[in-house]
Amino acid sequence: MSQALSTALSSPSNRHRVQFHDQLTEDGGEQSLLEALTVGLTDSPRWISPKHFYDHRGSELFDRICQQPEYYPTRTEESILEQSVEAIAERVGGDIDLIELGSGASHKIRLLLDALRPHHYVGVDISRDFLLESTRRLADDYPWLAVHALCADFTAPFTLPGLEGDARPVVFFPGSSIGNFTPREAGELLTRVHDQLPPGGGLLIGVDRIKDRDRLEAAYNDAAGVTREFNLNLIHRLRDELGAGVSPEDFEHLAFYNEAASRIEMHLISQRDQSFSLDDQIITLAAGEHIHTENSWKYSREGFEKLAGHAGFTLRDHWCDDAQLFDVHYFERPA
Ligand code: AVI
Repeated sequence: MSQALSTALSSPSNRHRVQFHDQLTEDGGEQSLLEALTVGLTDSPRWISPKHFYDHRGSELFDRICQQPEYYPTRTEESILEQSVEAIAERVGGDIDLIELGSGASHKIRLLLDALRPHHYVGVDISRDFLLESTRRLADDYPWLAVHALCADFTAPFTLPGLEGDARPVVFFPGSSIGNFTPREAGELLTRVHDQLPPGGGLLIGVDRIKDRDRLEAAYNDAAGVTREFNLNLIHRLRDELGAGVSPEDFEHLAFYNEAASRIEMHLISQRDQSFSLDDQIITLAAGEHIHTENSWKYSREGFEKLAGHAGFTLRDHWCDDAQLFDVHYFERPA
């Protein structure tokens, strides 16, 4: 594995070993947070990449978002996976390794493991501690499975760990995380995944569909305020990790559907005139000024299949819920 630090980790409760591969060094991670936030906050209009939501606290908050009644994507995708698991296993076939992009709490993979019976599981996530905790739990619960944790930013090129044997790799990319990339970046990411797979390698991917504004906006404005707290986590990170003189009370959460662009937009709005320093720069925000923090693109079934087709994939199968809120597609790199 090039440049990757590979360490075997085990705990007394974890008879099975998690192979940990770090492609995001401590220094590199922190430096890039400072650089990335400085670049976005000095730009016009101001922005922060959504990948910076996911420190340990942000990952926990995201996990709680997934449990909110308004946030239909998680439970809808889970119900599709549960109901169609046998059909998925039949279509995907045996003798595989599973690689999950953005594995987070590794909940959804549990719906597939018994049916798919992969030789190896590789969880790929940017949040190191969260990744380790969830893959350790997975290794404890599935003693027959060889578990790897790859701490990497999959928005940039990364190297998959070498796995023993010659099982066919299948990438699992659930949760419509592909929607957090611009359609152009999504196409580039799909092309990178395609190019890294051998012929016959698979991609099982969950994608949120275009739907009515009310349902979409409710999902990003849950009544319990968890999405608001998740958005404000960026201000916590600015203050706690980068020493910026900011306070979460001075920002408000905004999420709305931009129908022309088929995307949910999230912003943080400055509640007063304020300035703070970051990396020797003074950032000055006027009351009412926005920081754009996330886009979540929604796709028609055909629109997404076209995007994956341009990346070189061939559609093998598709599953969705009765209300057609969410799609799970299975593509393969043609032989
Ligand atoms: C991870 N991603 C697909 C979520 C989404 O729906 O775009 C992130 C999220 N942001 C707010 N709520 C959930």
